[in-house]
Amino acid sequence: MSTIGEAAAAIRALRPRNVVVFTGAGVSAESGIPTFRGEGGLWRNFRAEELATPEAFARDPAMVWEWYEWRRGLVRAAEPNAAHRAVAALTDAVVVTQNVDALHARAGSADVVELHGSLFRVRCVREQRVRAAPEPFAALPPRCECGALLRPDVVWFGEMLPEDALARASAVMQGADLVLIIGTSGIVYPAAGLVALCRGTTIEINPQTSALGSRCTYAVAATAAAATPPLVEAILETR
Ligand code: BV8
Repeated sequence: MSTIGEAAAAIRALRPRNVVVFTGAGVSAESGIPTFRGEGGLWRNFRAEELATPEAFARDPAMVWEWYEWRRGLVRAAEPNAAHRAVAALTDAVVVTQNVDALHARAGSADVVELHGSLFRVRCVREQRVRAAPEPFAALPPRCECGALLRPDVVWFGEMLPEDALARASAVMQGADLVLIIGTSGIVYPAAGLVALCRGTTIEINPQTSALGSRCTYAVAATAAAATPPLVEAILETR
């Protein structure tokens, strides 16, 4: 385990030029958004893996949509936290996120690769047309004008990630001289496997141990909102 000071000193010595920020649900925890596998991650005693699947949606689209509309409401009422805002201050960094809450964009990050889609887009299951859906739906499950169901534009377990997002994420990871890994358990693939592509320095921020920490150059046992601002400050000082 490393301290924030040790990781910041390493950043100053490295003078990174190509920074990637890789995030998971933990970066939004201090915005009040439950993580997938932590406290409060359950909904009506269901686990996310049981609801975020094509099978659950086929079986009970109304219930799956109740879960998504609950999450959309939580995120709408939430604010980006100090970690999201610090990441946004890295105006030339690429953010590769597993999250679907769009909080990085709301904080001002301009280059965000959404590996798993977004809660605020929907897709017609028949036409595959994607559209923005920022507001609550009047009725669930929502339907397209063509009559078919609309589904959340997210990647469910067992579904492929968007090819363009995966390709871009792989390319930037390979070219990074510093990857900040913030708030992920590192157990969801293929996203978690992207970190191994980085040949530079990797710094994890997570109050708990994760499946990635032991492979990182530095593992900082701290929360995202506590550790991200000082590490971003160290990066900006080298500019
Ligand atoms: C696929 C969108 C295959 C939906 C999500 C090996 C290779 C390939 C696939 C697999 C494989 N092994 C297993 C699989 C299958 C599966 C998988 O990985 N399962 C896991 C559970 C083992 N993967 C898939 O199904 C993927 N698709 O592989 O397709 C395929 C091949 C051919 C043909 C067809 C298909 C698709 C996976 C995407 C699933 N969708 N989200 C939605 O959100 O509704 S994943 C979901 O988990 C979220 O996106 C979330 O972000 C993501 C990852 O979890 P984390 O972000 O890490 O969140 P978690 O709660 O686990 O951890 C939070 C961390 O934060 C903790 O460590 C905690 O300590 C920390 N923390 C807490 N508080 C703070 C904090 N950190 C900092 N500060 C704090 N304050």
